[in-house]
Amino acid sequence: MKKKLGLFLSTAILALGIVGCGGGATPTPETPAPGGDTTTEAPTEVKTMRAGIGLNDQHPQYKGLVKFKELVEEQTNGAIIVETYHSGQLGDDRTMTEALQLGSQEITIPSTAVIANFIPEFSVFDIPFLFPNEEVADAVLGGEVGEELLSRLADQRLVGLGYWENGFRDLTNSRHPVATVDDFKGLKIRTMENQLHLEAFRALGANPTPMAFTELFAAMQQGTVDGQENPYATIYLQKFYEVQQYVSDTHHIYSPWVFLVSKSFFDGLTPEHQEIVTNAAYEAGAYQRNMNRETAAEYLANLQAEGMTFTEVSPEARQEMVDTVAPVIEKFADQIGRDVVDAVFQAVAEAQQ
Ligand code: TK8
Repeated sequence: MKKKLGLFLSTAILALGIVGCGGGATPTPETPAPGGDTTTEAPTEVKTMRAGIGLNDQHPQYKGLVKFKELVEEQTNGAIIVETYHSGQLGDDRTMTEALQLGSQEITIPSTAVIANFIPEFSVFDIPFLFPNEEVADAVLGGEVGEELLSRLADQRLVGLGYWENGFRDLTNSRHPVATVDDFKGLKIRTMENQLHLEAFRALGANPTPMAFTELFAAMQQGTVDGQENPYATIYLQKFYEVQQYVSDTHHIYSPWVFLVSKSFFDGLTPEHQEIVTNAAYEAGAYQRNMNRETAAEYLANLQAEGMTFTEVSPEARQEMVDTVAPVIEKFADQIGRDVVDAVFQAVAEAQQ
């Protein structure tokens, strides 16, 4: 626990080194013996981990995955090969998580919002306006509560190796600027497949539709939905500015991802390889989180440069949003589990002291 926490909080240390690193271009599955110690025997058995994500190869999530690949292949001297697949090539967050349960895929990094369909307690991290900033999110996700929830994944034949950062979600749409609760009225908004998100947007007056990320761009292009919500990095790198006109800094949910491994695959590894895979997931997670934070501001500027109209939400208007969704949070607290909700609220409060 202490070691993982150390790794989780090593964001600051890593920050110093990040400027020089960059992920590679679209990788193809490689066969080792990879760099590092060439004198070492080639492994007698090579295991392959198929790692799929929904975002494209320009996104910090993919750069983090490439970092994970490099660490694992290096430290296992090629005994474990990581094949990386981006842009939903292997499916969406839900179908890839199911593939891990079946053992037909080894790694994916889905949103907690989708994992909540497998373990409802994970919806606690999708409570709107829960985290006031990244630092508090780090403390809670990297703390007792965050790790305890990860341990519950075993019941679903999954292993959770830490949280990666999607980030604060902001609303975009193609109809009009959104500055207040009133502006949500009637907007057809795509949400992730999560009941709490759906009901929160319904409470704001929007007309929400749950949809897999892999279907989102086409749905916006065809006008099936008017808008969606994601962090600036995703809005820019997935080129949503081609099909969306307006962006508002609603910052309504801090969205974590979970680094998931198929339990049947993980249990089949030697303790030494389990340790290497675990440490690599936490180290690459810190690397990804830093990259996310170092580049966030740049993405909003890029969106405006691409012609999107930016609307700043005033503190009063955001408070109106908080008050509007509060009854929904109250309703879901029982579904999520009062003990979990209370523990997380307490951890959030402590992290701000
Ligand atoms: C990508 C998703 C995405 C999420 C969403 O697979 O679905 O909007 O924010 O990042 O996990």
